[in-house]
Amino acid sequence: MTDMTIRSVETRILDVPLIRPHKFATTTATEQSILLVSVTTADGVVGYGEGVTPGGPWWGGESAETMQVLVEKYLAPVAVGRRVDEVPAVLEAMEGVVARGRFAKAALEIAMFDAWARTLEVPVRSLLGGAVRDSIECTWALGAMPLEAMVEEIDELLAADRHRTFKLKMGALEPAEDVARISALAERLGGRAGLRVDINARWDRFAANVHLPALVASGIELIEQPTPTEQIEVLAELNRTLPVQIMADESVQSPHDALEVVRRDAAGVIAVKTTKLGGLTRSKEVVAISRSAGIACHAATSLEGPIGTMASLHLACAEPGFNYGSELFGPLLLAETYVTTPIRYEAGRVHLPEGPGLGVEIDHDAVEKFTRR
Ligand code: MUC
Ligand code: MG
Repeated sequence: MTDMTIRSVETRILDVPLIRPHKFATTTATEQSILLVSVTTADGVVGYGEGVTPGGPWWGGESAETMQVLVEKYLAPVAVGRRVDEVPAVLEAMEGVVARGRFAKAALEIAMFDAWARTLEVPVRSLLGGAVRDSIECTWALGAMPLEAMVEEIDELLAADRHRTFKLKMGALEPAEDVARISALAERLGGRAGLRVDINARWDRFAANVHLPALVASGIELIEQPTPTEQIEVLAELNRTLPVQIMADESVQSPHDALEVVRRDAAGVIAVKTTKLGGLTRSKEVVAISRSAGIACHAATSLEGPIGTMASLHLACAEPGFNYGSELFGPLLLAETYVTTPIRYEAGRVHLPEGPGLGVEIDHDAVEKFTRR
């Protein structure tokens, strides 16, 4: 008989350099800080999860440092002694001791899934219902960069056929200047690539109504979270009036948020991030709600490393509701890795790995090298 009881939970912060600075609306990341969480069972099986936010606490209030405190001091004590296959019970227990803190909860929940799947010697997707696809379209994101740098990077990636669609980060400049930058890019590319933008909730309703029509006219196919997180009615107004897909990201951080988007018809697509939603279980609930309302799901990222990205990929390949592709490119933004398993990005898609659990194996020397002291 296997003993799946959680014996210990350990954490360490990894600081991993990026291949180039990634400029968001309010901050620029040159490295990604990742809380690596490991769960060890009584049988000695180890599962891993990552606690990751895109470039620090600006996005959702959590950071690698806050997650470490939440996991070590509050979440691990309610998980130790339970079994790794008791996911709903541990989620309930975690909700009892920490409100929100979803990025931190995701790291621990995913480590449980990895350990559970490894104990059974199956891939994580089998625990999520099994694969409905073995790869998914994968967009690449460009930080808020100047025009020429964007053209150069996109041309290179198109030539290599690594990505066919691109997400452009906005919100770092004044809206008119930002729209001019993106429109000029769209013109230079002349339809050679699909273009999407992410404004990260930086524009108010007035700016959105004034400036989004020009962005739409330039040929942008999807606009992600232009307006503030809580203002669902503004998102709904834009969704009704603009002839383009509106994607809700910051506005959906729980299944209940997804229900609100459905009730108010506030988006055509929901960005499903296993991080901001608190793990695989809650993400599945969001997909179920979206799917039942005819809203598409996009497998989105918080710039996870190889472990977090694989967790999202297993889910994206196990849920038919992910019908608006993915942006699961996180490992490609890291200058170095800390797993020994290659991840296959090819012909605009990212492919499911083979192997048990999340399908990636830890490189212990690299983990040591990136560990914050
Ligand atoms: C976000 O808001 O979507 C995902 C890709 C990227 O460049 O930023 C993240 C966060
Ligand atoms: Mg976003």
